[in-house]
Amino acid sequence: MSDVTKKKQVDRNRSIDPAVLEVLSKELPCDTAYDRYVAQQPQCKFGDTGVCCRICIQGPCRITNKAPKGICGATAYTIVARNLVRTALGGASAHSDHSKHILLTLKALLDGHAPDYSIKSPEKLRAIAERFEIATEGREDMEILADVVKLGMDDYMRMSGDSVKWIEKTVTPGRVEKFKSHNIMPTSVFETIASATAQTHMGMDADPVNLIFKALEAGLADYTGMHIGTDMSDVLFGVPTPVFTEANMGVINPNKVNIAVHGHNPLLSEMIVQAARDMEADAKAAGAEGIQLMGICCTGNEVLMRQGVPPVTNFLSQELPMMTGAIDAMVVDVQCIMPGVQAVAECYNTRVITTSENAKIPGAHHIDFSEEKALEQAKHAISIAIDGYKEREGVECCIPSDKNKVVAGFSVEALYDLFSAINADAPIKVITDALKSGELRGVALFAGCNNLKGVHDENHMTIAKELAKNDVLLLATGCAAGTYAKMGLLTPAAIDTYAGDGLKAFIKRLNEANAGKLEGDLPLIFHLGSCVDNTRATNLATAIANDFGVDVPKIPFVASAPEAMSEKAVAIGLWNVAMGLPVHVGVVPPVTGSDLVNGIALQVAHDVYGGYFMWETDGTKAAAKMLEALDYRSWKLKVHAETAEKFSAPASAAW
Ligand code: NFS
Ligand code: SF4
Repeated sequence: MSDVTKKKQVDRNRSIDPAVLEVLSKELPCDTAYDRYVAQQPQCKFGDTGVCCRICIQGPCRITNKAPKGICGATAYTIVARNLVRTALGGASAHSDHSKHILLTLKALLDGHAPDYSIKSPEKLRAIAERFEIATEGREDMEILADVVKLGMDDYMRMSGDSVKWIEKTVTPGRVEKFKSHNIMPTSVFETIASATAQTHMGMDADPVNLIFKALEAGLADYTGMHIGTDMSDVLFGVPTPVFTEANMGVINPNKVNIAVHGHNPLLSEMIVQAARDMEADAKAAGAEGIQLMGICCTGNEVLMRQGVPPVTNFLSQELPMMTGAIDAMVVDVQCIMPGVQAVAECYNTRVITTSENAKIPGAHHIDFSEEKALEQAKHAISIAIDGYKEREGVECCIPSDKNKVVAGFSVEALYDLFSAINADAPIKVITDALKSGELRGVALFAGCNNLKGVHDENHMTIAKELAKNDVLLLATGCAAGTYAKMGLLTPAAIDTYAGDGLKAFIKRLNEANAGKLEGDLPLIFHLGSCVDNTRATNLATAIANDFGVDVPKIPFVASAPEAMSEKAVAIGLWNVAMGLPVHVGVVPPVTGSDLVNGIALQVAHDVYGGYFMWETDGTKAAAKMLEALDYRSWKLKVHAETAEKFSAPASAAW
């Protein structure tokens, strides 16, 4: 074995998922992200610390001690801050584009051009309408929908004079005031994206504070897109309720037509689920036992939450299920789809089918998805998979047997339904009472991706186990939730293994109050859905703050992206800081090239917004920092509550 091969094999062990390790342990005919990470080392330190500017084509300008300014005179703080704004805009654009597509589909539904879609949750539609004071009494669903869609579109397109309603009506009054008084409240999604892109053009804003405020505004534009995405997906496809299934590569069934859906937008993946049910007989006619659907990344989370489709893997290992030899088709829509999937597909006879006009891969099949012909196109995708299955006959598959049980499907509505069994009048008090009594030490949201700068899934697992042991109520979305699904943390059994006594008692009480209602017991970690569903976590944080009578910066609630990777994760981190939460990030982002910008992220943000970032790559240390942040807030909340009671005054709004 050559030295290079040996080195590759050692470095490939960058995962703690046994199924991933099993696939990587084999001699593989093509490379994976794990190999390409090695090939990219060492990575450029200018890019890594954010001091490379390519904003005009006189550049790239790179900041060093010898050359502390770019050709135009921009210093490190301007360059780092400008790059941060542009990264946040990438995220905001991605989420907004996703939700714009959903809004346009609803518009098509209203106009009679989306025959395969319908309003699955009129209750959610009415709840949204009421949030915005849109009349519902005596009106048809379609009339209400027209008003809600119009409002959503206004939040995308307004040019001046007002601000985003989806923010105004979903956060605390304190946050609305803060965003307005500090000039970070978006006028609309597109306005923020345009003005922030202009603000970071060559020769525009050089003030790092002004730029970072703009990055927070971009974060809030991202929040808007995400919230509209979650709300509208619930209307179109139903509000998630608890589902019971399995996860990891052991769900692949060699005797079935195996189809992975990958990407983000449920518009297509929901149709694939429906088409797969309709085409079970076609698969059998081809000699298969049926169709096995499975999900990757957030479109996988969407169909897990609403349809119980098992997640096969998460972001980093997206190429690996194909390497079992048993995946007949991978249907992808938008975002987080590594171009590398096509080369792997070609080695293993998988058909990659792209479906979005703005996310094509050379060599892949392409179906030009339109809402007008959605189900027909989904069926076409499945017939391509069935053809793949026929060709696969007789080919040996090598499938890791690892899989774990999964309980998912926890929308805020589903959680309130569970809480109502304990406190029907004020469901949120089930959490706030547990926080007051000290049974729960806080609430933590795990979000975000995987990143090979660390070991795949390791930080997600380490931090979650540590916080569970310390009685923190755990919520998860995106590929963080993907890790927990694969690794068995979305199970009742994980409670016995990992939860501290307080958390155990809390979940036990919920189980007892809801006995017989669900197919099984509740899990250790509550899966809230895809990344756009991080807004569900914010809805909970807002409800907790409102119940305590304080603003979000005072509640013991933290967020963490233990393995952040994408621009979307940066945008989400920014709006969580603006919301007033301590936000841990397990990968140091490219801001350390400016002490000033780094200092704003870590400290000044706290003084202004109450939220702040913590960079910590070590999982155990990160958990300790998150616990410290929770404890500090609990202690202060208690002091403020006691003082307020003593003087019969409202709780202080300051932090
Ligand atoms: Ni979120 Fe979901 Fe995963 Fe990261 Fe990508 S799939 S939208 S960006 S990698 S969590
Ligand atoms: Fe260099 Fe300024 Fe152009 Fe950036 S904008 S590449 S720092 S000259």
